[in-house]
Amino acid sequence: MKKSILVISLAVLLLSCNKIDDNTPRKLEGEKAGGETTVFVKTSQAFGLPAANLSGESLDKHMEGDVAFGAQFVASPSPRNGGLGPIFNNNSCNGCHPSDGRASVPDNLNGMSGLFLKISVPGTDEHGGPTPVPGFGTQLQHQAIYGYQPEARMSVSYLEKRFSLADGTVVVLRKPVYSIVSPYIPLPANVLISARIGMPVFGLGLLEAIPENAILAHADPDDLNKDGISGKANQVWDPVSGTLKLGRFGWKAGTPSILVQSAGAYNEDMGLTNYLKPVESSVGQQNSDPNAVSPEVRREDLENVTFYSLTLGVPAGRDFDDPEVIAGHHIFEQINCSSCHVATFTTGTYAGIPEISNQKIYPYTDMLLHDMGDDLADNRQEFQADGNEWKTRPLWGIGLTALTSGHTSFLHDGRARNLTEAILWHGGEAEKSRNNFINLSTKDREALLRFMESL
Ligand code: HEC
Ligand code: HEC
Ligand SMILES: [Ca+2]
Ligand SMILES: [Ca+2]
Ligand SMILES: [Ca+2]
Repeated sequence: MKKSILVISLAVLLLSCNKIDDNTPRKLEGEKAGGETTVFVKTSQAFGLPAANLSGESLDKHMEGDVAFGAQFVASPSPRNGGLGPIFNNNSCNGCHPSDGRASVPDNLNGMSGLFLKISVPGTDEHGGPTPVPGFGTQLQHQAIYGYQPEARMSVSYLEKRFSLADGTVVVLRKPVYSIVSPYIPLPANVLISARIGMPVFGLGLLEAIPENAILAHADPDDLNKDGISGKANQVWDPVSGTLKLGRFGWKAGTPSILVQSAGAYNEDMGLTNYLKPVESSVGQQNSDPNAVSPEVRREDLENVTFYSLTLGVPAGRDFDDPEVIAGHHIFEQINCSSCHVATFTTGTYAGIPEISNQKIYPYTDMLLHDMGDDLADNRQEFQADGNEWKTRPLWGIGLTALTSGHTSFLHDGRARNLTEAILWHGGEAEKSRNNFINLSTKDREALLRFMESL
């Protein structure tokens, strides 16, 4: 008799537990943010490890790419890693993506750092991209090897913007305004400037492997469903196929692939010619090197460095069973952060790299462009991305930024000094979400931040 009562009450208990489970999961989904590539490491190296499922030849190739990513180039002639410049921004990939993470805003703006200015004049080039500034191109190189002159120097001033959160907390934001000083020849008056900072480079093969139609399914350029969010795909020039392709990488999704991004980085950021970008960025300028041989980077090194970014593992989510993290995730959805920071995709087949193919991933981005308002605008067009638009950033790994990078600067120019500032800069299509964030109770706001720290 007693026994059966116990059994019944146990059964009732189990049933009621199940019921609670239905509404509030005990553990958030998506701990393995990068599918089988996920690495379970919470150290300063968390962004820099090979995908967990990489082995054999793939791992060897990744390791060679790792060496190329860290290689510091010098001026020619040199027995190794020559060809830097004559004008450049930094001398290694790692210099701008330290520990495979994001660069910090430099104290010395004109030293080597992970920040540079993209430039152009109004209009578009023959492929619909930015129009080069005569004598300067589409990127400002503020460094030069011995005997050459940099294109110019940079300067910055700040505007302040004040927010009062509902609980009385006051946050003072700083908006950097960059300008170009000491140009080697006069600059046209109508030059457009967009400051960019190096961002993390892990998980990118997975993002490249998301099928195009899965991304386009989230696009709503004319906001037909009238929710105030109008994700738009960028269509950018792909020098490999010689066609326009879906833009996926860079802060405005201005490049179609990691290969094209890496070839451009060697060429513009470091002054290194390669098979995809065989002409020095300085050619045609008075400061170019007439004796340079092309290519300066071997095809193999470009391919390996590309493979490296494609196959870095994604760090796992942490504390996904913590009630505060679970509550924070709920708020993230409630105030519509999730309408742009889309939690999950499943990758398609990536030719030659089965490790990143067919993975369920949790990047928290829709890979689309959004109008983020006047305060974030650079007012410089990049293919279909207009002056107000930026690509939704993936949020995976963002909670490890302090640990991996020693700072917490976010957004395209690193202006936000922490997650709260990054959210407060959201305007345009994200203004409603931002205002909802401002109006959260202290407890709910802390839970939301705690959720992001867990990613
Ligand atoms: C001078 C600094 C600098 C150097 C050197 C540099 N990068 Fe970058 N990298 C950046 C910046 C800034 C961006 C964003 C560019 C944009 O928005 O168009 C970027 C973007 C990227 C991206 C796209 C990431 C994403 O999520 O969209 C990849 C991949 C990348 N870089 C790889 C490399 C590789 C490989 C090298 C070396 C061959 C390299 N970078 C060298 C600064 C640099
Ligand atoms: C309308 C689309 C949209 C909505 C809604 C949105 N975001 Fe964003 N988010 C973006 C874009 C685009 C960026 C990149 C902006 C930039 O770099 O200037 C971004 C950047 C961020 C960053 C900085 C990431 C980095 O790598 O620097 C964080 C953190 C962030 N969002 C969190 C949130 C949170 C939390 C919410 C909800 C309160 C939210 N976002 C709502 C589009 C959106
Ligand atoms: Ca060179
Ligand atoms: Ca230039
Ligand atoms: Ca919409």
